[in-house]
Amino acid sequence: MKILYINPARLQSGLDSIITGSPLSLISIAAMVPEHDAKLFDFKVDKYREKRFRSELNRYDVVAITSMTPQIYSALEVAKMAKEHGCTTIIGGYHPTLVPEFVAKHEYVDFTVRGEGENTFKEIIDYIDGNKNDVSIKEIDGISYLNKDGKIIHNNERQLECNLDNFPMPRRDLLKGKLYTYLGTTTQQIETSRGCPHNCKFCCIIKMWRNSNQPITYRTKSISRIMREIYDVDWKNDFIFFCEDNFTINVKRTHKILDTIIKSGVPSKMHFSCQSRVDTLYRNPVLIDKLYKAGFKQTFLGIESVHQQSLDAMNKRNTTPAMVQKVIKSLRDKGISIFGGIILGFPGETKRMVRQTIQYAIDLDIDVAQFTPITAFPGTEFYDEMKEKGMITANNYKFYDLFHPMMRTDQLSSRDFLQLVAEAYAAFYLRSWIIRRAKEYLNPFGKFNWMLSCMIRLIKQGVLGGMGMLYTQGITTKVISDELRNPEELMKDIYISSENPIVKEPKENIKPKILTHDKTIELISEQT
Ligand code: B12
Ligand code: SF4
Repeated sequence: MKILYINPARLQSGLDSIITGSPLSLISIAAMVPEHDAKLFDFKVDKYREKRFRSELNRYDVVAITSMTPQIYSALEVAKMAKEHGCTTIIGGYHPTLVPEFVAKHEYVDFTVRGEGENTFKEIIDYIDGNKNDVSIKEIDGISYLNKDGKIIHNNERQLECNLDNFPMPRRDLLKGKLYTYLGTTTQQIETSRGCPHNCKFCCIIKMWRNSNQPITYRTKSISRIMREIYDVDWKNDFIFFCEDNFTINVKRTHKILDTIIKSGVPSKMHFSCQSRVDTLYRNPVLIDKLYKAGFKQTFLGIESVHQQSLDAMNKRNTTPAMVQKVIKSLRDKGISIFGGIILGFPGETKRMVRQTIQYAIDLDIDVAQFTPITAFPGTEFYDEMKEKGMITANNYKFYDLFHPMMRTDQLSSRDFLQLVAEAYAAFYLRSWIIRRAKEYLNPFGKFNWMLSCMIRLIKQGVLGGMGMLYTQGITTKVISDELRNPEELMKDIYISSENPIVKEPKENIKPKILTHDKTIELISEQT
């Protein structure tokens, strides 16, 4: 059979307008059925012309589409088109997992895949391709579909694969000729683990990777498998991005991976980046040295808020803003750039509190900041809680892009959110940011001189692309409020003093707690 794998349209807002990541989902499921012809069409990087695309669809038997929440309309549009050309359609990924009814109700979607895709996809393809194993559709776990009477059927949940090494290597050959860039650097992604034992209020990871009979579903690949994947990437790229949400969950394992990378000599030829957590790096400062030695030049950190009450309510109790300040300084001192995720307007935060977080992000002097109006993804408990309180304001999933507000709070209306997001981007990027960054990045003897080799793309995509996106959204310095223009007054209750802009510790002096599940994590990951 001929299978066309599709990553649907990119967004015009948020990260997606300046970052393009390769669809690891599609190349992972494609690896499960190597006997079938495969082609990957990525709306983010391939040129789309409807007429040509339609004639292409005529040549395929099956169309497999991935979709996050804000992409879902584009995914459905592609599925509809594919059905018009006689293809069998399969949609998987975050949105189909979180809200399967929304996808499965369309008669042009044949199979909606929930959760981990590899084994389910193989079984669907075998079923379509002559059904040699003679199974009934009811026996394929992890799918939802319409039956003959137009009723949505949800089959049993798909159990997660215990050993991720059992999955074949992702089909990187399908990415040939496609350019993926992360803030100006060419990047390929590798996943070394799945799942997360934490439970941040706003996150949907635990809904994605889970067996409902098991609370923790964190699984890892072995070090030898990770090294095979590193050698499998096209080394013409500037970076390998360890793309799971939290690369450093298990500290012992992270040390082992980093030691192996250092010994391999790879860091002299390739840079690395990852996503991590402040509390882990704070408690394990040696990891920062080792990340540096292993060639890590970028880290994504969830900074979230300067307000401990919000961090506590988000289930990030063991992180304090003072810890964030310390970790960021240590990383940047080594020349590791920081991409910070900041959440604006968690329930309980007033406009002034949000502005204090914006100013804190500016003072942290991080390289890149993504300001997200608090977002509750459908299918999460947080969404249900907000829905019950009547806080959800956007039904259209295209607004769930971490840029547009999709809810309000008791303190902030949608209009307030729009204003605060605009202010955050304007205050962060449109004042001294360019000068500060240029001074660091253009210094051939400075610690960020590794950026020089990708400077042209960085300027074109990161700076001009990013600025262009802000201007098209009407974001200029005019939107910055008087409150944010007077940082000394704004931050007087936050910092120890204006000469000493260290965040005051809360009165009860929160001590970072070792979470009970940290011990479990060490145990689970002994397999490495
Ligand atoms: C790397 C990454 C990116 C990269 C690249 C993504 C891409 N390829 O398009 C970049 C940085 C570009 C990115 C952008 C965005 N991202 Co992102 N991203 C991730 C991250 C960290 C890893 C994704 C990944 O590659 N995982 C590994 C693969 C193997 O897993 P997978 O994608 O889930 O696929 C498996 C299953 O889902 C399933 N499956 C998936 N698709 C299909 C299709 C079929 C046919 C089948 C059968 C199965 C199947 O099978 C796969 C194998 O088991 C995830 C978090 C995470 N840990 O997953 C967030 C995450 C997916 N991103 C998220 C978001 C919100 C965004 C943005 C909207 C952010 C923004 N404001 O710009 C954009 C939107 C992108 C878009 N196209 O619309 C959310 C999605 C939430 C949601 N409900 O949709 C996540 C979960 C982060 C989070 N914690 O909130 N992202
Ligand atoms: S640590 Fe990251 S992946 Fe884990 S629950 Fe929190 S936000 Fe989600």
